[in-house]
Amino acid sequence: MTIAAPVTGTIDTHCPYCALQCGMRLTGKTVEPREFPTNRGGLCQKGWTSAALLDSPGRLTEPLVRVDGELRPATWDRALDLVANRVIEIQATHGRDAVAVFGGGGLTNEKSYLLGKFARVALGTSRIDYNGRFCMSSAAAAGTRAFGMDRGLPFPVSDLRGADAVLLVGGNPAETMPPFVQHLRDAELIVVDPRRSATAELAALHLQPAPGTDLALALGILHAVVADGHLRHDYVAERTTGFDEVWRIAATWWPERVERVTGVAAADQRSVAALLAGATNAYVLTARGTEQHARGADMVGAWINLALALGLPGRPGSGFGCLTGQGNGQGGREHGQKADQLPGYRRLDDPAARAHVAAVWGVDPDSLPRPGVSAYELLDENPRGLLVFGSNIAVSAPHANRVARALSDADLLVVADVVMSETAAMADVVLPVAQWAEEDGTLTNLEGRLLLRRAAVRPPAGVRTDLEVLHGLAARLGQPAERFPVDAEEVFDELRRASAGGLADYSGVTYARLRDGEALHWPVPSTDHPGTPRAFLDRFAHPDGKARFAPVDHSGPDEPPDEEFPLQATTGRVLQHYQSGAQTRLVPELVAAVPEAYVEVHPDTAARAGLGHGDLAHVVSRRGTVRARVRCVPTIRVDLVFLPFHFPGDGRANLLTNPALDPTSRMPEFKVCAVRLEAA
Ligand SMILES: Nc1nc2c(c(=O)[nH]1)N[C@H]1C(S)=C(S)[C@@H](COP(=O)(O)OP(=O)(O)OC[C@H]3O[C@@H](n4cnc5c(=O)[nH]c(N)nc54)[C@H](O)[C@@H]3O)O[C@H]1N2
Ligand SMILES: Nc1nc2c(c(=O)[nH]1)N[C@H]1C(S)=C(S)[C@@H](COP(=O)(O)OP(=O)(O)OC[C@H]3O[C@@H](n4cnc5c(=O)[nH]c(N)nc54)[C@H](O)[C@@H]3O)O[C@H]1N2
Ligand code: SF4
Ligand SMILES: [Mo]
Repeated sequence: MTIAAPVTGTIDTHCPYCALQCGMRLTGKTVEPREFPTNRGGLCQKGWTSAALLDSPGRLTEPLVRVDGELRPATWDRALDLVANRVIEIQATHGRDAVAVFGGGGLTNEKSYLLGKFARVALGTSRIDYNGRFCMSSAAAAGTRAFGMDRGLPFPVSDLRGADAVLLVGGNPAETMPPFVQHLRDAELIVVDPRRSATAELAALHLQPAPGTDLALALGILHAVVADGHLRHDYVAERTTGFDEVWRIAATWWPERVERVTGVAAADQRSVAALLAGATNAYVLTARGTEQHARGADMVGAWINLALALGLPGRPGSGFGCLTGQGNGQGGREHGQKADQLPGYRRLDDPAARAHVAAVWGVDPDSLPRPGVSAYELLDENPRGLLVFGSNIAVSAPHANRVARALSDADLLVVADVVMSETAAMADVVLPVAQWAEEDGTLTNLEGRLLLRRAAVRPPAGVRTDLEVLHGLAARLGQPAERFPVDAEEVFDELRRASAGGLADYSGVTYARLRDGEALHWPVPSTDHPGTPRAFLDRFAHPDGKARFAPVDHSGPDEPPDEEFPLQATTGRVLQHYQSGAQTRLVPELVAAVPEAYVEVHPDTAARAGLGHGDLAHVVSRRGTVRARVRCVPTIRVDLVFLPFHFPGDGRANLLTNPALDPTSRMPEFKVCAVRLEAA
């Protein structure tokens, strides 16, 4: 094992995990929090312990190639030659699209940009998508439909401090972004969550709907807004279109009817309407709880409708936003690792966009593939070859048994990772890469603000950066070397040109401006432009400048409970673990706090299954069985169980989940499926 050696004494950087991108200071391996507007000197336990992974014994430090069924050390040349030769063979026999690429929202802007270019130009495949499909896709689809542009928070996080009321739907930031909670301290907080989460504990009002019924709840509150005389007529007339069609639907959802569907008291719906309408400054925020559904884009659309009726979006001091999750969840969804996208949030099916980007890349626009398919569909197609950068799909993709079969059926599975994730353990070739503190790169945080993370320590010998890996593979696939630069700033300068004139225009952002600490929120269309911390103040991004109400109606979960599977399961996060857990399950302090898979159950529901607190249970759905330790929680609904998705093997919550996909966003229904509970 090689210990990472410091390059400089102390460096100001940002946390490797979530989209809050808390400011921290790294001295060798010591992390300290630092004053930055999103965290104001705070860090969560994951941030405090993040440097542990720099020299963890679990770190990958040499390429591995599968020989006789076993992963064995190999030189970089051997590993990259092997990948390139197998890719060429597969594509010659089965066509270009037989090789697929799967990216991640934790990758820097430079990496996600170059990965998209690599797929379209070096592989010529349409098959590229990424884990952001499982994360922000419903929010993005709804934001684009309503506002013409998808910037998760179109305002700085610190603006929330001036709010009198905040409605937070399906988010648990007390565990998923702990330092964020301080920005909500002065507001009346209303939380919508079927569980009494740590965040719901902080709320003035907690609404606890049945999972998957948020759309009906949003319609009920909208109904109360209108019926009780709170509709902002002027705003609706001047700044929006489509209200009448929405009201035709909402008119039929009076609060008492909504109470029967959701379980939320009609009086509480009216209180929320009055609270939000009475506030001088108010925000509506959503997160994965309301978005990860087979009708997730419509669910978010329904909450946007409510915000528009109250006149919040684009009003100074008020607004609507979705909380982005991954470190570069925002930038990672803008520059082309998505199946239908080119850099700058351009559309791959737009001839002008193809021409612009092809010119930057020096290729013929007609050579660019057409749009491909979404993340789960890409896996469900059984790709012959699959290259994974920055995701642990064996644990985090829905219907895990199906995905594991696709991974083991592939002729070539290549995983570039920092650690031996469960997906890497299944691979034919594993490529060990550098991580956050070992390389330069930019990220775009949950506020659309660009950040520069600089190399603070040297990577272990034997490790390469993702940019070097793409460069090495592209050269072996016959690409000119200069088309895939290895220097992050050089890649970024190319990204700036590729994004110029697009919705997510980064052309005015430079490493020099970021090094100087300028706060640059996109769009930044020129180097003398100050950036756009607050979007939509004058107009929304549709050609007519108006926001669009979305005529959406309630339909309920794809898989309702029945006699065989009488309970509903929902899934999510716990403070100490990050995502598939590939990284945090290697940090002793975090494992000690939460060592194994568990399921939250109401004590009465547990008792009915013959289970008590601490017992091992089987949670069974149509697709699989999870083994998990029972945690009796008296505040959860009796018809619901909750499992975090951070654990491997038979503790994978995704053995249960339903891959029903949203018609627009292609988001799977992670947040509700039918299950039963049994003693293990
Ligand atoms: N500790 C930790 N922090 C993280 C991450 C992590 O893995 N661990 N991941 C990061 C990433 S990528 C993301 S996307 C964010 C996610 O951040 P959040 O969205 O805050 O996290 P989740 O736990 O997925 O879901 C939030 C809540 O949704 C509730 N919920 C379930 N079903 C429904 C429903 O039908 N309606 C409503 N209204 N709520 C429902 C759950 O009970 C849960 O409390 O967190 C980021 N931060
Ligand atoms: N049941 C259920 N499933 C879910 C969710 C849920 O709420 N419920 N949430 C979904 C959401 S919101 C998300 S975002 C996904 C996340 O799920 P995953 O995509 O699996 O996310 P991670 O566990 O962060 O995986 C990232 C992997 O990339 C590696 N890595 C880190 N940095 C780098 C890098 O710079 N380069 C490379 N090559 N690798 C790197 C890490 O070590 C890790 O193995 O899970 C989704 N799955
Ligand atoms: S809240 Fe997110 S960015 Fe901040 S320390 Fe925790 S994981 Fe890191
Ligand atoms: Mo996410």
